[in-house]
Amino acid sequence: MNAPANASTSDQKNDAPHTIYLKDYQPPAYRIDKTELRVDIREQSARVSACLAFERQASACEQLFLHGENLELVSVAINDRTLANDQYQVDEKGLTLFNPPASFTLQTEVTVYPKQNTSLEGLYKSRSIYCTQCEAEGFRKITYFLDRPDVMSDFTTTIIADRASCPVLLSNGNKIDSGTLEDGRHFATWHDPFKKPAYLFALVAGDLASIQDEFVTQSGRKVALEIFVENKDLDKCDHAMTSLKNSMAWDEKVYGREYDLDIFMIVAVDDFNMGAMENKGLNIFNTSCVLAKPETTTDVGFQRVEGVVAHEYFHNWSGNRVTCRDWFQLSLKEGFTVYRDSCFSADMGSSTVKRVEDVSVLRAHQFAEDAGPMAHPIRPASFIEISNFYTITIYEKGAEVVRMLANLLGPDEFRKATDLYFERHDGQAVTTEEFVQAMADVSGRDLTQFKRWYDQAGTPRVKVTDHYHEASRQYSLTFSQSTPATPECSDKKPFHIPVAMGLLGSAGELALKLDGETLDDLPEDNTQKVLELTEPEQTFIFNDVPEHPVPSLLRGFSAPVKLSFAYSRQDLADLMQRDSDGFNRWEASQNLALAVLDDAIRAFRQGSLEGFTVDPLLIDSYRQLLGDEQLDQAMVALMLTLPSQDYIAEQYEEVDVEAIYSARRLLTKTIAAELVEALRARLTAYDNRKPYSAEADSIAARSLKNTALAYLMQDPSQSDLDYCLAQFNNANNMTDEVAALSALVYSESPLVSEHAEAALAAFYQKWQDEALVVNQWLSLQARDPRPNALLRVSALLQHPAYDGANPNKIRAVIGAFCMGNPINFHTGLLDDPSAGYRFLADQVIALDAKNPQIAARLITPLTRWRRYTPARARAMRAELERIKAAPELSGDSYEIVTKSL
Ligand code: B3K
Ligand code: ZN
Repeated sequence: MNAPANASTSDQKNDAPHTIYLKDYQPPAYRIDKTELRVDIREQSARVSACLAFERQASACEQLFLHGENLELVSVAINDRTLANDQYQVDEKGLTLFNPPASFTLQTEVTVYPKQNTSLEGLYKSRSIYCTQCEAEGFRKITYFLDRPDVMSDFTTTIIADRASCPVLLSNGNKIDSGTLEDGRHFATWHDPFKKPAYLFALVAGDLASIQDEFVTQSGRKVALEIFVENKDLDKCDHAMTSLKNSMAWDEKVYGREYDLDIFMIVAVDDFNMGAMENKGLNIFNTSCVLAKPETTTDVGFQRVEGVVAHEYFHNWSGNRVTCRDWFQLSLKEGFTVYRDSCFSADMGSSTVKRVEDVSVLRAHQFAEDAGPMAHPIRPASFIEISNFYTITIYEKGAEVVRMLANLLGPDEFRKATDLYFERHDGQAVTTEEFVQAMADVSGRDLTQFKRWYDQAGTPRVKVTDHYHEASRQYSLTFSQSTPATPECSDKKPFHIPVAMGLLGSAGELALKLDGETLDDLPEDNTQKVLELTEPEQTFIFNDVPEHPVPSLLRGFSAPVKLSFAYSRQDLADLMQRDSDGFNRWEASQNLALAVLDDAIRAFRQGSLEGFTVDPLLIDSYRQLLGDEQLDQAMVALMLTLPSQDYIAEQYEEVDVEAIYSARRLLTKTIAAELVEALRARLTAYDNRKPYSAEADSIAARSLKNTALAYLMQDPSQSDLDYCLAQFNNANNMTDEVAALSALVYSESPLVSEHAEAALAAFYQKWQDEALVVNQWLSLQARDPRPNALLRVSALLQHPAYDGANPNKIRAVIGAFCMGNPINFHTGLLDDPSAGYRFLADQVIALDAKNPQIAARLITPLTRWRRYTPARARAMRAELERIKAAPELSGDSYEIVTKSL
């Protein structure tokens, strides 16, 4: 129907979007005890009828505001009586009821348009499948509701659709009814016995095939498991199913958490704004996080499926059974769940490798966020658009904070504390305070200062100095901490920072005895300690230290800080070989490489890299690594990989893109040239005929072989090239195929160039019908570091494989170019240096009207303009201004742009 007679003339839409503050939180005036939905889906539109049982919880209120966006109101009634015009008002943001009774049933009918819903939030259509995405505030695009996480309701949902095009009809909970209707239509009714906030609601209707399995819980209940995909993808579901069963068993064993419904379903759709969504009993996934088979999926892809399936499953307790009171508490569920999935992945594979991977991402991206205009604490105090706060800070730094708590409490107390948290708050919507309180109650610790991690943004710097006194055999470590200002606070108070450490003597790890400790205080193996920093400056003195040791600090990356200690290069080489902490061996390799990269960056900035010599200590250390038969091959590969351009950039106040790129490139080529025989030996040692397995050992072996191959292809001999081409043509798995392809494409050797083009064409020819493989092909080209990559990127946007409405494709081309190809993004075209920035702004403006969440996310690289050399900074800033001036800019993009200008 058209706008009802009493539609408000609110001009809210033209107002600048407004800020919401945590301090303004008020409990809802009403509960909604029961929600009955009837969703009648037709090709052009869907009719949603809602029947909601309201109960007042506060004193009488004159107006009750219900969220609702992009809804066409058909009818509204209270207790079956249609409302008169003066009893309600409708505007773009929702429905206001005037003088509602204390207890009533609201009946509304609205029309929505799934096919036209390009925001991929609310009810929308992905290819032929109708699906929903409600977190955080998408339910209001389905019906009028109190769309906030502290309103928890009992949902019953009936879906009606054509049987031919939508044979499968799903929602949360258990199916309680289904049947045939006239005109080829049918219905299914689902009831979810667990009260939940609207953000966990889901429905799916479409032509889906499925694989089924079963899990028996520790108390002996049978749970049906079902993964729904398009029929063509049915052969790619096994890995997700195995991962699901492993997650269910792991959560029982490690957290004592059992699944609660009789059925757990996963549905995969192509068009999805993020990785997946934990809707109660009916997870909806991006196909990229479900589908996997060796021929089409890389090892990284397999691990991502395992990790995301686990993450969403774990939310059933950390998020669904115990949920968030408001969206400021997002890290309550996300930080905790990331911590849980990361421990799970560590247990499924190698814990050191997983730790290195997580920390690499955190330091390259979260530290950058914490140092930029969008910096926010893991519990922000305000936001404009909550979708912008699904950040690496909330997720990954949030997980680091939970990890610190887990380590401070130790495994037994942490388990008791999580048990207490789940039991105490089951069925509730709570805050991070309650989470920390459970930790404090069980351990008896005072966590007051620790809680600053929730409220203060920014990455603490920890500077460490040492002193050895030979006569007294005392060794001291002095720590000073400080945290740079961030937009929300310039005067930071000291954090509670756990520093795990050990001391290396010439013959191995030394026993640690702090001044004042007696032997009785110490455990049998006392070569590792956790020092707790709480003051701006603190000194720890160790007694009976026989020699001046090399300290191994922040083992396992025990806190998300930037720690510095003046190691000599020889110390670093030594730690690389001998540290008992695997993480710190890798860390030493990174620090040694950073030091040598810094030599090259300085040389570049002083004029030229010609004649520059790479410190032979780095080459020798790498040679040793390549010969190390004991070390996990994945660790060897990681230690042989130079720090990423982003992480190198993090080390400098002002980012010199060309210097970083050129230095890294020179080091790569030098390492390849100096270690050619040792690298070839790694290829020879690898047996290419082995059948594929996604187990950690096989992944590790492939990763080392392919790291060696990428080095060798910098300046290959004919036989290196032949090896690479043979691997490309004969690989029995996508990891090897794509590794060979990128080694060919990224090689600058004239011997390779024609093969690279041919390989790219052949790859597309072979895989053009596999969307996820095509995404790899797109992003590999978008990341091509050679000059003028933007021309290729612009051509890719016109390629038949590109789809400007599909977030995976947008990420594979625009995202990969702007975030994964810094040299080309920042240098633009040879005759037009700002072309990369302009390209991004053009894409953001075009996308903002259709999918604001994805548009706002893409802006990130421009927000960092202050870190670049003046001409670049100006050009980036100008593009932000241009985005800001775009007509009808979404609140999502508005928030990012205005905060970063
Ligand atoms: N909770 C969802 C993320 C929702 C994002 C909404 N813009 C997936 C996850 O973190 O598990
Ligand atoms: Zn999550």
